[in-house]
Amino acid sequence: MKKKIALITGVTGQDGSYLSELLLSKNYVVYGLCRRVSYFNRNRIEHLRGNKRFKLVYGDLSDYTSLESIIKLSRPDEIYNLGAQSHVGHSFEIPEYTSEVTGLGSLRILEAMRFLGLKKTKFYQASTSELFGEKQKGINSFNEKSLMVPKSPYGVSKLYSYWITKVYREAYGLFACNGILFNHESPRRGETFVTRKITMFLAKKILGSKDILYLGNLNAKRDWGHAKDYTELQWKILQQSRADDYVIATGKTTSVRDFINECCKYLKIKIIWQGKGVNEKAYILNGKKKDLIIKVDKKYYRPLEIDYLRGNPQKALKKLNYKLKYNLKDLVKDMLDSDIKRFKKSM
Ligand code: NAP
Ligand code: G4F
Repeated sequence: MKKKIALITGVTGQDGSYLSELLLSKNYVVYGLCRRVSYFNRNRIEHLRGNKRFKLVYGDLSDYTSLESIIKLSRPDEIYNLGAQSHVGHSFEIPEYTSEVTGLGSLRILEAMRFLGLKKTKFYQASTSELFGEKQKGINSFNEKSLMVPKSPYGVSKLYSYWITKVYREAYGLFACNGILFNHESPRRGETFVTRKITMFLAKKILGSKDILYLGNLNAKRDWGHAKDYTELQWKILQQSRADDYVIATGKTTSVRDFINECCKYLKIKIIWQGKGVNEKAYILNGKKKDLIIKVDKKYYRPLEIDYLRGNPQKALKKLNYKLKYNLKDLVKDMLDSDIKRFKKSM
C-alpha cells in the first residue's frame, strides 16, 4: 500500500516534533519545512533524523516560491500548517512580521494547493484560543460558535488564517480545517512561554540555584493541556470524512499563580504569596526563614491582556472519539521531571 505523505510547517517547534513522531509511527513519509536560521534549532527533532521517512526541506512561510516548490516536490496527502511567530507578547513588538508569517503564511499554502490543483490534499490550520479575546459577558467557556475578538497582533493574524481557511474550503472545495487549540504545554515547550519559564526555574531552584524568577500578570487564567494529546487530535481532525473546525481544550482554567502553586505542591516546596499587583512576591519557607523566589516585572505585562481563557471541547472529544490522557497534575509532573533530569545531567 502507498505510504501517506505529510508536510509539516513548524516542524522544529513543540507541536511539529510530537506530530512528526506520531505520523512516523503510523508509517507516513514526513516532510518537515525548516526555515534558515543562524543557530541550531533542531533539538526537538534531532532524534528523528536517522529515519529515512523523515525529510527536512528549507523554506519559509513568508516566501511563496519556496512553499510552492516544496508542495510540488512532496505532493502531500496532508499539510499541517503549524509554523508561526507564535509568541503573543512579542507580536506587539514585531506586528508586521507576525502578520506576514502567522497571517499570510496560511494563504500562501492554500494558494499553492489551489494553483497546483491538489484537490485531494487535506489542510490543517493551527488556530488558537487567542481568537476569542477577552472574557465575554455570560460566557464561561468558548466553543466553535463563540464570538472572536482577538486582542493582539498575533490573535488578529491568526483570525485572518482562520477565516481564509474557511473561505478556501467553501470557495474551492478544499479539505481545509481549523483546530482551535487552547494553550498546550510539554517538556518541549518554548522556554519563553510562562509554564516552561516556571518549570525550568523551579527545577534549577531545587537543585540549589539562588536565582529569582521575574514574571508578568499572575492573575491571567489559561486552559492548559498537554501537547501530546493535542497533536494526536490534530491528526484525527484530518482523518474525518468532512472538513470542519474544532475547539481543543481541557475545559478547566488555572491562573499563572495557581500553576506555580501546583508545581510547588509536586516538588513539596512550601510557598507563600505577599503583596498585590506589581508588588506581589513569592517566598519559599525554610523553617523560620523565608527566601524570595518570584517577583513581578512590569516588562512582562502586555499592552493588552487576555485575562481568562477556558474552552469547551465537547464537539471535538465526541466527534473525534477521544479521551484526554493528561490532566494539569500530569502535565506539571511531566514538565518538572524532564527539566530536573536535564539540569541534573548538566551539573
Ligand atoms: P512553536 O514551538 O513556537 O513553533 C513554531 C514553529 O514555527 C517553529 O518550528 C518555528 O521555526 C516555525 N516558524 C517560525 N517562523 C517561521 C517562518 N517564517 N517560516 C517557517 N516556519 C517558521 O509553536 P508550537 O507551540 O509548536 O505551536 C504550533 C502552532 O500552533 C503555532 O502556529 C502556534 O501559533 C499554534 N498554537 C499553539 C498553541 C500552544 O499553546 N502551543 C495554542 C494554539 C495555537 P524555528 O524553530 O526556526 O523558530
Ligand atoms: O505562556 P504565554 O506566553 O502564552 P499565551 O500568551 O497564552 O500564548 C500561547 O497560547 C496561545 C493559545 O491561547 C497560543 F496561540 C500562542 O501561540 C501561545 O502558545 O502566556 C500565558 C499567560 C499570559 O496571560 C501572560 O501575560 O501568562 C502570562 N504571563 C505572566 N508572566 C507570562 C509571564 N507570559 C510569558 N510568556 N512570560 C511571563 O513572564
